Amino acid sequence: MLIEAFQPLDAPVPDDLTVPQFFLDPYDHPLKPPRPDDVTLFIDGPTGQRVSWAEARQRTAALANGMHLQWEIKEDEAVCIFSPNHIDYLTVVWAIHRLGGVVSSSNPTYTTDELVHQLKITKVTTVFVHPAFLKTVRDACQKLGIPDDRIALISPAPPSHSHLSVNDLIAKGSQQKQSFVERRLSPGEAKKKLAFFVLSSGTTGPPKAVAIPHYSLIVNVIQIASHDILTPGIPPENKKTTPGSVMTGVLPFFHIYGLISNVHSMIFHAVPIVVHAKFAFQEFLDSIVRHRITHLMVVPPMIVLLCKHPLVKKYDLSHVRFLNSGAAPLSPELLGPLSEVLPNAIISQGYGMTETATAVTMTPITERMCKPGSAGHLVPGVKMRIVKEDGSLAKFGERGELIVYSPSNAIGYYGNDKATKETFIDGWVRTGDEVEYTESGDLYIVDRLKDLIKVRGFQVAPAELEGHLLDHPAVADVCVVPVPDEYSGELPFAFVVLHAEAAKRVSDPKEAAALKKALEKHVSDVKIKYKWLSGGIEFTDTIPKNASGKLLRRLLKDKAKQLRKE
Ligand code: 4UW
Repeated sequence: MLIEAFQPLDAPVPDDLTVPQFFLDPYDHPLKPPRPDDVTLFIDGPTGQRVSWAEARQRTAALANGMHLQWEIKEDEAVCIFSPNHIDYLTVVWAIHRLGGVVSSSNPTYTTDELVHQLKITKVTTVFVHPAFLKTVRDACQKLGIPDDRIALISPAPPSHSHLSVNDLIAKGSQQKQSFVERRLSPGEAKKKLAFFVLSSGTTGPPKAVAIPHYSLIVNVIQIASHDILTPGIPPENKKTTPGSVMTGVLPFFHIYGLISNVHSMIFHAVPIVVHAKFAFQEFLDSIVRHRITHLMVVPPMIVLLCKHPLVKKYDLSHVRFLNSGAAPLSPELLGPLSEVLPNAIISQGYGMTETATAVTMTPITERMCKPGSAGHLVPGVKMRIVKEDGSLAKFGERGELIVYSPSNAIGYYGNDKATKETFIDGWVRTGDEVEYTESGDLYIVDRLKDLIKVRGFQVAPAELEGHLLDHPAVADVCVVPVPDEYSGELPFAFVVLHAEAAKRVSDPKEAAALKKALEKHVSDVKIKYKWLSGGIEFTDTIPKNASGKLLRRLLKDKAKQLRKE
């Protein structure tokens, strides 16, 4: 099947603006509502502190100036943000962009080794960190020779602290006149000029840095806006956002879903975002009520809690008008209970990838509830091919791998031509997702063909865990696969072949249990929590491989599922 754009993208898309020039500077766009300067952009969930449009613009300009005075950030220099969500997160992002730099956004609970990998592959020179995660950053920077004075804090620190904070840099920048000239891009340049590095393992191998230009984010926000507005017959009361809408901001801003669909898309519609550093269920429910949040962007585990947690009965969530789920499959059984918890909400699903930066499909806004299992329709401007195992194109209702062309597609994996060539082919992206497409225009994500595990929507690359497990002296061979889990969606499960001596020892159940513990610790010592082997470990004699030596993961995936049931 070859679909040449389900809907064309008719709205204008500037290709000579950076992200802050498009979102912060005066720029008229037919899909953008008018926005007074005092309109609120961010609300800090716990304290209620507000940041207006005008303040965000002013803080961004002062921070960029302070950063330039302090460090002289150069064109295309990469700056890492190692922080949970924060009301100044976007101030830092946009200041880096004003200086021509690239944002390398990172999960702040990464371990030192994981951060070292990210800083190295994205060639970071400077890091903004939340004080709670300073130790990891200092250790990683020390390993890489990044000087201590290139570390700044995203939130204010006690006066005795040796690192500058965003507030210090803003104070410095606002005391002096602008020390740098913000570059204007030439027509078409926004398609090449890098804005973000976001990590993804793609279809195989360890995490790589997806190179996302400014245009990708801007065009995807316009695609999402067009999708909602272009949907035929949309009644005004069903418009996704209206004045008075308030959006939750619990999805991590360092992940592509949080960064584009949750944050920038809502900023485009002038919808305030209630920022929470982390997802804690009761705080989330309190926040929805306290801030009269009307719009929720979530991942499936949050929906499991909304449907099953006893606390929910104590809350009136009838003012919620919209919920979108993405980043992992949403179980159809949850739709009924969810519509009881949120009786007045449109329930929508979106599908996307870091490499497509980001949304590829979304539920049409006219549907009050997404069709069970359907990730929705292609957003305007997206073309797709569905390719069957034998290389031929699938027909309606037939399964195959989804290959996507979106104007938002990223450029490739930074500094990794080999991996880029395998996934980015003439502007098309191989998704590694198995899908079915119906005549009504619905895309169903039916399975994952690629070597990727998704734990609570976060990526876990089997190759990364396999490489690390092979470093353990008892391990001769290994294969890591996903096993289903009701809350997390999937968990990593390892099949391990032991060296002869260790294999002899594990015939004793006590020894076997001790070695499993040791392997779990081997992973948990250096990997972030969602990568831990929480699905289980099974000792086995061989890892099944085909004639050319390729791991037969499908076989082991089924076996792991069976073992977990027993
Ligand atoms: N159903 C089944 C889904 C789904 C899914 C993603 O970490 P990444 O690279 O990226 C994401 C992005 C999610 C996203 C982006 C934009 C958007 O609007 C939205 O919903 C509104 C969600 O997760 O992982 C990409 C991989 O995650 C799986 C799929 O395997 C994909 O290749 N995935 N969304 N709705 N699976």
